[in-house]
Amino acid sequence: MMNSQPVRFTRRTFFRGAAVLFAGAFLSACGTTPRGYHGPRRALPIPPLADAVREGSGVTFRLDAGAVDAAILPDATTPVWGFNGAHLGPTLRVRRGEEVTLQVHNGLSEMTTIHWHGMKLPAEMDGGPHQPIEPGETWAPRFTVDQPAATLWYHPHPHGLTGLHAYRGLAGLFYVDDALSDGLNLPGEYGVDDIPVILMDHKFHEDGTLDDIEVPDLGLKGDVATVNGITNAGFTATTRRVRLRLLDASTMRFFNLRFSDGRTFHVVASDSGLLPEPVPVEHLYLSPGERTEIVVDLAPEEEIMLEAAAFPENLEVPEDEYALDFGLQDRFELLQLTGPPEGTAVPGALPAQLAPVPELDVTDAVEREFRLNTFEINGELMDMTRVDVTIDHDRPEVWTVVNENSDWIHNFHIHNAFFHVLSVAGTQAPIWTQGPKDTVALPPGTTVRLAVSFGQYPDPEWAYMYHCHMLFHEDQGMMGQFVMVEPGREADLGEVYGHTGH
Ligand SMILES: [Cu+2]
Repeated sequence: MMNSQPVRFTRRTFFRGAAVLFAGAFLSACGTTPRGYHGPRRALPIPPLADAVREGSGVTFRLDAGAVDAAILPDATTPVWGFNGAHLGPTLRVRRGEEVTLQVHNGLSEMTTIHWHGMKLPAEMDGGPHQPIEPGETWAPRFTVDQPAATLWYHPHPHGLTGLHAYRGLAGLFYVDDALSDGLNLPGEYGVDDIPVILMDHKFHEDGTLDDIEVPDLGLKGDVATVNGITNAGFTATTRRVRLRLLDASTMRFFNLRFSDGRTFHVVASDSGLLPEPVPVEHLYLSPGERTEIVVDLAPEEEIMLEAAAFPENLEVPEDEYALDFGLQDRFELLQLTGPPEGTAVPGALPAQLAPVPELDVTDAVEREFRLNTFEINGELMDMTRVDVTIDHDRPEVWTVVNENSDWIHNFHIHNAFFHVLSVAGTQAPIWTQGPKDTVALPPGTTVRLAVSFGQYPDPEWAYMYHCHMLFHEDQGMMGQFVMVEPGREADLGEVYGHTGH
């Protein structure tokens, strides 16, 4: 993205972010109330665990997408979308080896799709742009879970509309458990000491309705942050140690997460599963689509704030009058944590070892390059009829992804895969690269080399996606398609494309 391109809404607003953190001082000075941060703190909503019907090794869930009213703000009702009568979706929880059936009913008035982000599965079941669910229809994908324990999620993926549909609230968590994760001494009681934390941002009209007008180049980047669908959330712990499963479900926003007292916490898992060992950090960057599991210890009755801080060096995005405001200087109070009562048992040491690193042999691996530039990948916009990459073998590949823009951030997500970040060049920013991942952040000028392991479900007729997970970028065309085939076969989307009507 060069500065000669027309960009609007570029002026960075110091007061907006600062007002959140220093509300008292700025409210009188500015006369503006940061929306949703006044009034009493509300208890963090915990998404319900989805009802599961289990029979043998099979498990079935039902998701009903529909329009609902939500109390995102303390003083208004916001019409949004969600599942099973609630804003956002229930948490799906499955075990490795289970045969999952999802009955996804579209009770909305328009077509959407639901994608299982991070799951290795046949492309036909992936819920990408090629699996539309028309209003009134039910789509029932089936697949067997064959990957390690991880915090995955689900969200819409209709081509050109993903940002809008996700923004309206069609998103939920999708946990995978396995024998190894069962046996680890980590907090693991859902909603008690193992807490889902879905981070989003929104824009509101004065009456509390969502502002869903996409702004040039920034889409639906919001100015109000929410956790599990509300502003100003608090969680009172009953234990001294809590595990937070953090998901950046925003359409465009990067978060620099830290605690208000700068304390050290431990990262125990990345997008696609557990780390080899807990990693102590004092802050953590998340970009849209990324997940991280962290463990934090609380003193009795103390109060600390999980907050989004400004990015040092603006994440290497220039801060001049031409630059887009990606919100990298915004600050938000996200989630207040209150320690348990005095006398609550002190937790022991964290496990020294978590999960072994999956070995990926990339000797003589096929190498591919993906150059991200504005809304294009390798000079092209997404075309649902075009196969960009055909993979005709069952080995890992090395993908090099380059952010060619000097003043735009991007990230990169690959369906049906996990990857190890082999190297990072072109940035000093401490983007999170450890552990198995499916989405990686790319500050301006950054090059990452990824060792990518794909799920093995060769099928010439159905495509998987790779894309920037900043959803406005994706919706503008920053996406490509890959097809996995048996050796010697060729991809052939033709008929499928006709069948779907898209
Ligand atoms: Cu992008």
